[in-house]
Amino acid sequence: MDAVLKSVTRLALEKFPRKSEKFIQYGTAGFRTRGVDLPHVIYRMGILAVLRSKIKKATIGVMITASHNPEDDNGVKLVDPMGEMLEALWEDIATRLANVPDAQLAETLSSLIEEKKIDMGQSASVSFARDTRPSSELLAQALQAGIEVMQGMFQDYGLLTTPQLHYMVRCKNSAGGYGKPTEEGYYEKLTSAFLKLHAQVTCTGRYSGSLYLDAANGVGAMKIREVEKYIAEALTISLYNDGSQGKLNDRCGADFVKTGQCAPNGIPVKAGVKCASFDGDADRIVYFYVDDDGSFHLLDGDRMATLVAGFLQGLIQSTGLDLKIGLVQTAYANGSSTNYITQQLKVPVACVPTGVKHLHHKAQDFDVGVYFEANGHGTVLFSDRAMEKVEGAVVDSSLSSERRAAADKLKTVIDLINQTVGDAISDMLLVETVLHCQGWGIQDWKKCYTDLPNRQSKVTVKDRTVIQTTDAERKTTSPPGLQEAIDKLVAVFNQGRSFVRPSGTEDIVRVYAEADTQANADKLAYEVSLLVYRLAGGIGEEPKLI
Ligand code: G16
Repeated sequence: MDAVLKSVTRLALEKFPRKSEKFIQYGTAGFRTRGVDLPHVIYRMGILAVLRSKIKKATIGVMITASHNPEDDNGVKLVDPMGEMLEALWEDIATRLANVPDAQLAETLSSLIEEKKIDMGQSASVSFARDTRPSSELLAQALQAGIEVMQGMFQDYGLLTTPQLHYMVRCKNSAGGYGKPTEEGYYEKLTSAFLKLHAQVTCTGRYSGSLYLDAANGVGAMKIREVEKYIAEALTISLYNDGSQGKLNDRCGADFVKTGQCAPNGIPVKAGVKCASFDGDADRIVYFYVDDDGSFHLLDGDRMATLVAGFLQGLIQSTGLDLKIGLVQTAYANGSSTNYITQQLKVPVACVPTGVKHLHHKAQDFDVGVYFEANGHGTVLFSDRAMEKVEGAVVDSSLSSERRAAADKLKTVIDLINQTVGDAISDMLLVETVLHCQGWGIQDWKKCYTDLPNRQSKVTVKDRTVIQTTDAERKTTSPPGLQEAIDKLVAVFNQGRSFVRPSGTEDIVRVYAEADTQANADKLAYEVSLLVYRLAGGIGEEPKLI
């Protein structure tokens, strides 16, 4: 073991030295910063993934991506055995390991091995992949070096979407029970479920089997071309921002469309045409269209949550099974969506802090837990109890043929869903399936409820950690006086609501505001942004009214 740790230090000093003293934190979705500042962090995450694998006696995943961030950024996150996000306690360990000086690396690892009683004789296996950023390939080499120096086995999947990597990890650890751990296995599982459901409905309504897709110039573009090969007969995808010209996430992609509330560059805007945007690593999707008069309509994560929850609720009722469905949102959820879900659909809603890990965890409290962030990241989880009941109902001859058929349909829907994490490809196929089953055009989907006008903005401050929050990030506890000042402002606006929180993926503070009119939402967002700027140490230009 001493020899291994010596090699760890030697390689760290020679090839992956920690060049800056700047503290880096495992945030909302792992470490994220400029790609050039990451080699030592990623090398160390390779080492950590091996240790995690030894403890869990399972394959651990590592994804190199900065998802929605600009092209020069990059990041890394670890994936636990069932394809879920890394356990919170290990986020702290990852942060500690990423920040120790090179000279203390071996000593830190040695104490970790002792503290966690890690059996160094246990074999280890790590599966990793990367997105299409220019820095990703070199960072993957740093990761591989970290795994190899710890004598771990590895599989390099090359370019994958983030959710595909999560899927691979779960497949590897469930002995085939979740699917084949190959790209073909992924496409076959999702698309065969999609085609089966598609064939069950003869569409009579306004559904259109055509979609304009903005792939954010990211890895999703090349993967959607693979998906197309399987589903061309049911869904025609016109692909834009496929990476052949523009920059990743630059004035395109799900985050741009959601925050800007406008169509991305690089896609022809035609009235009434159903469009969607992926983000840079295809773990988020939002839908949109423009009207004849040119007005823009966004169908975001809240809309997908309501669409999917309503559909599943109806399907569960048709099976006659006693399964509790619940929905998980964050503070960003539009107030109208929460009202629609609780009052119309009568589905219970829970609110948790931003970050897939929080939503995923809470969704496990239900038999069928639907979770979506407004930004388009979400999926559905089915508990073991739910899976057993559905699978049992399919073959239960004492049930009516209608109930068995409904159970079979639900089972197929489960196969369509990537339960490990939000997945733009799987969510797209799910949304298309529901719209097709309902015979809905995108305009029909929009009619379910009317969003409260809202605005999101960003404020740059010297140190974003001065903002501390509570109540699922809906209130601040620091800096002093900020929450009281926000409350006073909000009280002036009809149907006003606003909150601020430090981003876990970018070096900024996020501001959210909603109110009765767009002008009021914009004004509230602006005034709250000014408060943040003044009370939380704003730097650069003062916020401006949009
Ligand atoms: C990541 C997380 C999401 C989160 C988003 C923004 O998304 O996976 O859960 O909503 O960052 O987080 P924050 O507001 O803390 O910056 P992605 O798509 O970038 O991986």
